[in-house]
Amino acid sequence: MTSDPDQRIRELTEQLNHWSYRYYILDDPAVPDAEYDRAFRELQELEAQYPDKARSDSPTRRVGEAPLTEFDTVRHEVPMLSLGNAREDDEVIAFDRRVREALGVEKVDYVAEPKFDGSAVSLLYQNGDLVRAATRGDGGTGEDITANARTIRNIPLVLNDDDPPAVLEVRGEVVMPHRGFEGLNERRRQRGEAPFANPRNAAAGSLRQLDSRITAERPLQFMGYSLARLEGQSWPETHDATLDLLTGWDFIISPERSHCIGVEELLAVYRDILARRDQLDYDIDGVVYKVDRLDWQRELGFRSREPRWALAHKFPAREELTVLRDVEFQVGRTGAITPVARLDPVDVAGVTVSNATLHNMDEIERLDVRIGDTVTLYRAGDVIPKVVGVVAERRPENARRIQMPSNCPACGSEIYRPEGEVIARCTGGLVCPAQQKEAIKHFASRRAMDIDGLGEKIVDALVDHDLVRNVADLYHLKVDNLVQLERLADKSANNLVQALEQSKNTTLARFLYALGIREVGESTARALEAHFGRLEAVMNADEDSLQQVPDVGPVVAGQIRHFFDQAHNVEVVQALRDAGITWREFEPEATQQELPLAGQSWVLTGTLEQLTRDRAKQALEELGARVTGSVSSKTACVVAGEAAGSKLDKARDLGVEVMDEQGLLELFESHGLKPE
Ligand code: D41
Repeated sequence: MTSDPDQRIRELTEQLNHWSYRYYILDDPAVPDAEYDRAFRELQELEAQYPDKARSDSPTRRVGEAPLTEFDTVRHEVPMLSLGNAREDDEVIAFDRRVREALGVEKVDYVAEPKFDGSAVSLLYQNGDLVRAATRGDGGTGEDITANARTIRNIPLVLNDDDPPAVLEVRGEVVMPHRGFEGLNERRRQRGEAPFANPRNAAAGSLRQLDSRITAERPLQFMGYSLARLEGQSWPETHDATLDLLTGWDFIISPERSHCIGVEELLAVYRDILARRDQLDYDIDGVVYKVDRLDWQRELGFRSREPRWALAHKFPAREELTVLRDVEFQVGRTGAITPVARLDPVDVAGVTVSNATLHNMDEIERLDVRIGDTVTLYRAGDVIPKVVGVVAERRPENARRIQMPSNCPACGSEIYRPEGEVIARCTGGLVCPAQQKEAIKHFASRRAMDIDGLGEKIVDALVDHDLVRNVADLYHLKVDNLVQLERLADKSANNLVQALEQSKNTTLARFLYALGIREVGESTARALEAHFGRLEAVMNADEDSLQQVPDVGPVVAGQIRHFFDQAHNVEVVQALRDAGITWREFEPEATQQELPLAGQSWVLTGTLEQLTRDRAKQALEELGARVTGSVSSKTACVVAGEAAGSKLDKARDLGVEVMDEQGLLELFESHGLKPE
């Protein structure tokens, strides 16, 4: 390391850009995210101290800038043409015939590449520096989105070239890969924001943000596909060579491109890519065929803004219209109630769809969808199809509004949706057949009742053979019942019965945790134990008295109250006590010793290397922290392991403290904890 800021800035910029290249271009991360973040912060601080030393390819320039009031317009020096398109093989054969006749040749070499379904963008580099990015617009003029393009991690800010061309203009498509798209929509739904209907809209919408800091948070990628201008060095001779040239400058181009001789090979590539379409992580809406030789491209020229040397062969659409006939509500393994649309069957890109998710009631209200409506369906890859829109003009007079049932369709327990939460859940956790396996597994788990030998497979077998319906039934199992299960030998059956017997001696906190009440984790269970001392006191407490417990707010209190309001649940609790489950009861202590992290909410994200997430969580809870799954402005600290993702981003956005694994270990050590 050096103390010369200029040199250190250069080192850090190069190091970070290399790591970023490994991550975004090679898809082969070189260091844990926390390491990247440390270097990034150091660079940020140095640049703040010495602004004139900041480099033009600094990764700090990718986080976005202050918002614009509007976009400037940009004239495309070389117009951005459109593509002629075809749906049928015949049209492709006719295209090839026209090309051959115009050129007077027998066979033509083509390049076939996927047609990305995103938003077309043109990037201008001068002497190797990215100086401008523009949308396609009408092909003649577009909008200046330079600030936004800079935030897209795989767009080179500076070309990887010691002797870069004086002018380079690269064109391509900005796309949002499926995984990022699903994650973005999930976050938007959780925040009560409207999700994007499809990745294309999400990419286009993200690119047209006046505030590039928003674009910076969107998982966008640029896929290069053509060269519009090149000055200061000679042009390649073919499209294939053009793509290689782009790769050399670190642009990402499609890995799916192929060189084809003659039209038969084009059609074979089309069929191959179509067959693999659902496995790709990004949406493609067809295959583009291009004459490979650039001199032949020039000779063929274009007609009404469409090149005669290229053709888009379209795939079946991913969006189709159909009619919503009914909505059913399903209960998931954890009690979440999901509205499922029953539809008139319709073929969406090769798959017949008759069910789709409507996600939750918020989504239904936002779409204002009613039974009888004509709706737009979107089906991507292997993801469950979704209803993404309604054709208002086609609403029949007898269209019916959709209502959330008040009781669980599987067990009849009350459905509860805490205020401000998106997801409604069944409150019959202990009795609901949809949740029984999960409930039993949780009940038996090590930190709950700790029933040794009652693993996932045995739980599945017990439920499938109807030996156990709820957790109280466990305590009536006999060795005779157990040996009937294929998997279980005499000895294991004996051991399990013994483990069940042993588990009866427990603590109130473990018992409360084992019941699987929503929002009641181990630390809340311990707090309830300390506060109330006796089970009956917890069961009878109203929401106000529950909120007297440290860390129990209205949401947790509501969940506890709703749980014990279900007669079914109370019956199971009674049956458990009748089966002989006991613990030491005590009168609650008036004062509790303050733990160092009492009242704090912590979040673990990414992969930890030296301890399991469970151990880290347990140790944090021992220090009094509550460990939760989502980051908010109230979060005290986010522990970011390797490959931490959106939670880390969010923590940064909210200015929440971030700690790496080492920091966490040091914290534990300073409090005399040594989790393995
Ligand atoms: O992937 C695409 N969406 C794509 C679009 C592609 N692979 N190649 C393209 N090639 C062209 C020409 C032949 C005109 C250079 C295109 C487009 N154009 C295009 N994108 C939007 C309008 C036209």
